[in-house]
Amino acid sequence: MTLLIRESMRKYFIMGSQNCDYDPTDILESAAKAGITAFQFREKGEGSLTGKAKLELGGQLRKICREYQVPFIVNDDVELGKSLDADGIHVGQDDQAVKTIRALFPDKIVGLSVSNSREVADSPLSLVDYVGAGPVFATSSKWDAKEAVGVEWIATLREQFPTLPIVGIGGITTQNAASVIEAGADGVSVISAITKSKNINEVVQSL
Ligand code: TZP
Ligand code: MG
Repeated sequence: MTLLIRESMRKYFIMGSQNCDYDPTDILESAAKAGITAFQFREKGEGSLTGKAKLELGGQLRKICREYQVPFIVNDDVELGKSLDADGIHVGQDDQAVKTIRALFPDKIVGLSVSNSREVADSPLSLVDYVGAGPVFATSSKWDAKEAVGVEWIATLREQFPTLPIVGIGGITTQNAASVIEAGADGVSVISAITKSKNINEVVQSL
């Protein structure tokens, strides 16, 4: 299981309609075709959809992930995760407790965001399948992002947890992705590197 998870963290695309300048289904389809290894539906923040519209878009994105056999993970919404039969749920430090999520989804992928050593120490890591660590670099995709941790912190985490699936997040581009992986991450998760790209295929290939 751990090995498979580590592989699916390699090119982890995160997106909600608020990140998109054109049809999110077209963006996800291009990214899936190009070889992303996981997808997270993160419909959150200014301009994001709610209720029925969120569910409808989620259903369309879920379908694309099924077609391309890309794991479909829902951010911080247990009900939506259930309705869409998601492969996993990702939560942040201020979202529902990992213990609760794990109890609800014993067999699904559970991911947790960690932004510093204190959060790591306070987190039930034995209950999660992977951690999203960052922001590694400065990001403008999350208004309340914590302080950038740099690739050094990824290296520290890897040293501390040799087999924990770790995916870097925050400000990752085709230019700096390799440094995140060299530091010990299993992969990179990106929003804007893909959603703002004019050549999604090329970006996914070179991540
Ligand atoms: N969590 C920490 S940084 C971030 C999230 C969701 C945003 C990452 O977006 P980008 O555009 O890849 O920097
Ligand atoms: Mg949160």
